[in-house]
Amino acid sequence: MSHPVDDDCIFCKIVAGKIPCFKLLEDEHTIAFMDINPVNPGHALAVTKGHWPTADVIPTEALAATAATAQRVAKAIVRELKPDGFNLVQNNGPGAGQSVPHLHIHVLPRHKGDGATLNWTYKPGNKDEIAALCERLKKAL
Ligand code: DGP
Repeated sequence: MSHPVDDDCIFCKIVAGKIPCFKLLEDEHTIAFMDINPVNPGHALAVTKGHWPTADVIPTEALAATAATAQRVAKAIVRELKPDGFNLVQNNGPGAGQSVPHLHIHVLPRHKGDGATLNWTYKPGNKDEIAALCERLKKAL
């Protein structure tokens, strides 16, 4: 699998070693490093080496490799930092809060009462609307 590059992308520059990072690991298809703006201590990123912006366009193999790297980092966070939990968060597109358009999975250690929020709140859905969307999406699979 080849890795497309966008010379203007900050994560491509990190992959290429052109700008520094606090690197956790690197393998054939992925790299993991610490987030420079951590929500909580230990906040890390699992990043595909190729420049694919979002989960709908990345090759399945590259997404799987990135998920595996996120799991490896999560295991280290759990073992070493012993958080109350962790989130794997992966934003796609500016409407979803993605600021760096190069696919990455946040590995975010969580502590009870830490006040960190993802960007939605719970409210009960309309069952008919949910069922209708389920049918539409099943046809689109
Ligand atoms: P997102 O908003 O999901 O696209 O997350 C991008 C994350 O990347 C954000 O938490 C901050 C982090 N980030 C941005 N620029 C850099 C950088 O140059 N180095 C590192 N280590 N992290 C960065």
